[in-house]
Amino acid sequence: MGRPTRTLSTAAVGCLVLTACSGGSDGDGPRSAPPAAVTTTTSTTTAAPPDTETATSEAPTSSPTEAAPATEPTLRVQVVTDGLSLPWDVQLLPDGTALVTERGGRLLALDDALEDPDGAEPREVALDLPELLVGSEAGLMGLAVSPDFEQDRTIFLCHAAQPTGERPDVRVTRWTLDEGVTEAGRDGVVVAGMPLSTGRHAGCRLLFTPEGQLLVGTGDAAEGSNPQDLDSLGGKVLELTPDGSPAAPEGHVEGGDPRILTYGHRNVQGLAVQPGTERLWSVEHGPDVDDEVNILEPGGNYGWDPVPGYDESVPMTHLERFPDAVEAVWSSGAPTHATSGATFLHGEQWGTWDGALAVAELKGSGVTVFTVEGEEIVDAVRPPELDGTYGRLRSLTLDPHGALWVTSSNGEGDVLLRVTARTD
Ligand SMILES: [Ca+2]
Repeated sequence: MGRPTRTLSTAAVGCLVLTACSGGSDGDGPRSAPPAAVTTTTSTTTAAPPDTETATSEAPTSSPTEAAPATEPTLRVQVVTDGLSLPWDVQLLPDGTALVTERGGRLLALDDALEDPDGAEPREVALDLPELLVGSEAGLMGLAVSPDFEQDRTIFLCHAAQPTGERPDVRVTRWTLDEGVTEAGRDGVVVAGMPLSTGRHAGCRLLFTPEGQLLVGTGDAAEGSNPQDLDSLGGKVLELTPDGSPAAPEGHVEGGDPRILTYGHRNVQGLAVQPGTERLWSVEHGPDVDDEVNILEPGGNYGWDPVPGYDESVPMTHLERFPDAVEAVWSSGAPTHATSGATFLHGEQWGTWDGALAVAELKGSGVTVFTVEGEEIVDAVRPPELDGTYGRLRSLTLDPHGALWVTSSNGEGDVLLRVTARTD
């Protein structure tokens, strides 16, 4: 398969909305400029200004009684809260509480956010994590809720750590929430030893598969040998049981750590399961060129090998060096957008975007919605409601009602957004 989506207009249009299109950084550091005002978009969606109105009356999962041609949705963006600092991940508990991690180390809860987002106020959940290490892109990052949360009240956090007497690393730890979600009790380490250097390229995205396995998207720690080193957990997607054992005890990569699902990645920031399938999609940052959207094939090499040293001029998928490397489903070309969190949109309220892959962008300060047919991306649009409006965007999570939750990543005054869609 070639890379037909390289020609998608989004790759070119993306630059129009960037303030930092040219060169160099991953866009994951401090914001260097405010987001640009946007007047150009590929989307034909009717732009609606952001609002803070109550938006609980939608019935997004209702079924129409007669089939009508799907149309692009109109989005309604609700600022649930605007007092956050570098929120990283957002997930919903079964009782409708929203949990948010901040990179600086706070775990926040917003009670009843699912049903009453307008009234939701963040409050801090006590988290005894003295070994947390915060710096550069690292800190408290990915968050996952146990599929059995109603029984085990367990959550998983990915964070950088400086344990006493040990090397700093990135690790996933397991916690038990009390009944009132006021305190998280330490319940062990799921996986430790993911490499950490300066804090650059620290990962770290968590996702449970429908089969109940925990995926961990890791970064290469900006150390060139990690992605192809099958004993290193850096530049990988790991597949674990909830207790940290290899999900496939025999492993997926011959001679490698059995926890490795895929390797040859640079900094996996997005993981998503395609609805109705078992396909796992990942999103990662490129260097000066080629952010990538990939489909994960167990044992696959995704072709990043920036050696000697940390040579970022090599291709994101180095087919000369690795002819069998798995090619990206989509790559940005130049410039990069600093693609981050991703989720599939699901539900009839999303119209033509039902089943599309939504990808947040840090440097791009927006969201790209990729229309997916099977294993191919056939179209891409940038919803104007989210384009440059809230600065850098980090994470996307779809809630049980089909609303999209979004975190920004600007440093202060960061927002948690709830985005609903309608086609009427
Ligand atoms: Ca690649």
